[in-house]
Amino acid sequence: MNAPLPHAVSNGAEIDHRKLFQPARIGAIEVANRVVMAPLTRSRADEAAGDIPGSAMNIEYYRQRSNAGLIISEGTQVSPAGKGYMATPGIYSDAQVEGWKPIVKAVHEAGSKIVAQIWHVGRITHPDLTGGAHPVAPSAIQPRTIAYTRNGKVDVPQPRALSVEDIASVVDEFRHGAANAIRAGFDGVEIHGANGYLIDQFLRDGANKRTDSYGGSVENRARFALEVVDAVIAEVGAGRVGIRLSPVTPANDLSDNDPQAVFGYLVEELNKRGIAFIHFVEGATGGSRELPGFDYAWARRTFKGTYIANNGYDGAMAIAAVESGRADAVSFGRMFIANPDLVQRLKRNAPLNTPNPQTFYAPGPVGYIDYPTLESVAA
Ligand code: 8OZ
Repeated sequence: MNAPLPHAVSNGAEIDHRKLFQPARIGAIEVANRVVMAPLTRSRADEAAGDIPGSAMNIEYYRQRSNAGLIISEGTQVSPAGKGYMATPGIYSDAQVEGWKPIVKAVHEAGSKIVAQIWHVGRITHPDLTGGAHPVAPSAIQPRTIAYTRNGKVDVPQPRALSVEDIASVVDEFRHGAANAIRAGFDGVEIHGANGYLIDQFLRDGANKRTDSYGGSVENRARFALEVVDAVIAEVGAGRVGIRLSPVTPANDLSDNDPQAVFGYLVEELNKRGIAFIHFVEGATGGSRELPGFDYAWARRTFKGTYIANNGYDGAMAIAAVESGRADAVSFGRMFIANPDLVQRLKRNAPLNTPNPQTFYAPGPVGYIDYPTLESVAA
């Protein structure tokens, strides 16, 4: 890649002509660059108080990473039953909305934008995490996976299949979560349709064996996802709505016989609705990018909104993907955990800190707000 090198301008700021570092519009959201911070579960909300974010260290964590053009918040459950991990923040109560406000404000003051990832885990949970609610899913099929609770590692139970009335209630929870996100000051929402959680459970036939209007055909399996999308659009406007999809990931014991068919239909329907972005996990989440089953280049051509690419990108790959037009923006997860100043490091091709998985979900500031920046090391 013969990208032009950055050069200094009179005010001392660096202009970097590579497209990854150029401003863009993502739907209605103006971003300073095309580096996106991926949603990252960090399990540091105040669980005892009601899954409330907004502690000083939560604010500092997001503020530090505001060099990203767009931050996608960690997954925020839209209801107590939608929670699948310890100390994840919610977005259904007024106290949670108040908790999010200073985080969003800090990000905005630092010149970035932030959307809330709204999330329902469906069957990937345990009553010890949901306040006793039994896990729900399209069908009563137990996934082969475990949940981490205060009582340690436990098998997730066989879920209860949602009734049609229950489905309408969950759609409404997403709507309410989106409205709350805007109330908290977020620039929009990302609907979590990926990684084997509730929306993905409806989409893929490994978890959806329904025989009513929410199961069977591609159109029926996409119905729940599109009802959520439509409810959220009605609340916040299509220009502030994105969705995360992972058509082929085996994460959380999910599979599908023909991902291209169901996700192809979904992409076309999303395109009709004019949503701001689709955020694709290309391949196996956190793993191989080489899994077959879905044509991302087709999706990129078909979808007229912003294509955000994710999964195992390094700086060179991201620069090349955006330069070539294969993606509009690229998101980074683990690299943003360990490198609060990731954009500056990518621009300079500077060495990166190594993320420590031992502290990804550990309570407290260690491994959360104490990764060094280039500036702190130079000082
Ligand atoms: C890692 C740990 C806990 C949750 C996802 C929300 O896979 C997650 C998640 C990832 O999308």
